[in-house]
Amino acid sequence: MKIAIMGAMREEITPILEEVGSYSTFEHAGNIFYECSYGEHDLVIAYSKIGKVFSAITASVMCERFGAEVLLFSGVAGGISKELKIGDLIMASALCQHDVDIVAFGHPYGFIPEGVIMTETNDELRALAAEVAVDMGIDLYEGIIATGDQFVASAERKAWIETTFHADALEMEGASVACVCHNFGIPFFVLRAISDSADGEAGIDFDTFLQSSAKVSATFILEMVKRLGD
Ligand code: 4EH
Repeated sequence: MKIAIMGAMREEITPILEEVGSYSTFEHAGNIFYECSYGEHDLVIAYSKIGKVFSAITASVMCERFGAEVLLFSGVAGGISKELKIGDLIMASALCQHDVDIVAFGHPYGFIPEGVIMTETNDELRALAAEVAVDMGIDLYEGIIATGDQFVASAERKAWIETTFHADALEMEGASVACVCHNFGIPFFVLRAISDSADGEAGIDFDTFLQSSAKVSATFILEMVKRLGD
């Protein structure tokens, strides 16, 4: 099976590249795509750079040019739910764009005509993740992830996103990747380990925990890959 694995920042895919060991590289559309085989699967791995636009480019190329049959996103996120502490894992049930605002035309926040507010992730991939979590003895949260082109570091913005979208975590790429995969008809999954709580301390916490949380997410994603059927 051809499996795409993406992150946004280089740090989010470094633990994955370290684990797979050897790979070839292919430069295209402003990205480096790392290709290798892993067990019985063929992997294409890349980091997109930060935000919705760059992540949409990378996901589109993985679907269209690399023929990805499934796409897994691995990375870090700001926690919204009080249950989520730094280092905890959340898989997205659905993703939305918290910065979409055409409310002036009577649309709800996050809605674009002919689109949807919430894009759901693949049921089978979520079920697989739940199994992996049980076997690894890891608490895996499931919830809504809100995406926007903002590093959220304020209690007010975080509270607004929580009440408007019932979001449990936030980041800057998941919903755009979800939109791409949904439109290409590719099953996708988004996993994030918490690096900060999107509050006044977010910048400091993020710098402190980016590497360790990225590793938590990457390790889990690779365990999923090992168990994906052909
Ligand atoms: O890819 C961006 C990174 C932050 S911006 C989104 N990622 C990390 C997830 C994330 C996040 N997103 C929004 C973790 N915490 C978040 C938060 N708000 N509080 C960045 C980081 N470092 C250098 C440059 N840009």
